[in-house]
Amino acid sequence: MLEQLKQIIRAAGQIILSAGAEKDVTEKTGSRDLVTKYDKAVEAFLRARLLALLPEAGFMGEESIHSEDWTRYEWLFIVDPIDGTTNFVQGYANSCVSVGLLHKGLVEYGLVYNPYVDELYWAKRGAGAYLNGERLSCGDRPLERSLLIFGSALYYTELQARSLALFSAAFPIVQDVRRFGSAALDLCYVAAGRAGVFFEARLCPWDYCAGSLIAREAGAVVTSLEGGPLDLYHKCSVLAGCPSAHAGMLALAKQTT
Ligand code: 2AM
Ligand code: CA
Repeated sequence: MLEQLKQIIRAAGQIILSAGAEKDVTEKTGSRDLVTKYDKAVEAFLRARLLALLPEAGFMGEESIHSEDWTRYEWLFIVDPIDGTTNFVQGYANSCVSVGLLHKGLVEYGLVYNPYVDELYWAKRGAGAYLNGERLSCGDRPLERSLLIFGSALYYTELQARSLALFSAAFPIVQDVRRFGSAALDLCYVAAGRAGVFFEARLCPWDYCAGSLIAREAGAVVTSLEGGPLDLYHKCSVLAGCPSAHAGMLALAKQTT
């Protein structure tokens, strides 16, 4: 299963790399919420290939999302064909394909592929997290020695004050801040120890399903901003970090609510 999933996600990444200048961009809810013909093409490719592999599974994909009782599936693919669509549209080469596979409500497999640098992050529950062939460990360090990756969640105007309050509280403490635009890759950067902590005030399950397993299997703590478990079926806030940095941010999150 794992080898086939890796092969499929790598092939999906090639579709992203094949993109020409004409991406056929349309606005979903506004200028901050975009979709291109490549998002749709990658999702169609993944749907066909993944369901051929596991026909009984459900398929929750960003570009074909509809309301359904997703909890009824024993196996469920949760897929973002292009995470970092705004980056993709702007030619800012930091996007990925994200594939998570749930079994009875738990993430069993998580794969995130950045085709621009040929980095495939993957994890199987209980078996560790890897970047290509190398085992990942997020390590541990306090906020003072951590890069903070900030996810701005700017699609939700009602959350802007909340995001900025937490950002402002952390800003004088952390080593520095980064904003990359792909939550799935942000979680993988925490897994790889490139950043100590990441938060975003609201994301969709396809943004964090695969990355949350990869981060956890690398030793990171992954919760909502309230410190509870992530909701894999609905939108949720995400706080992921090496243990000390996660604890530090969680304390700041409590102080700033
Ligand atoms: P996307 O590129 O697949 O849309 C950046 O802040 C992160 O937020 C990206 O992972 C981006 O995923 C995600 N994102 C974009 N629009 C969103 C929305 N309406 N709701 C939740 N997350 C969103
Ligand atoms: Ca997307």
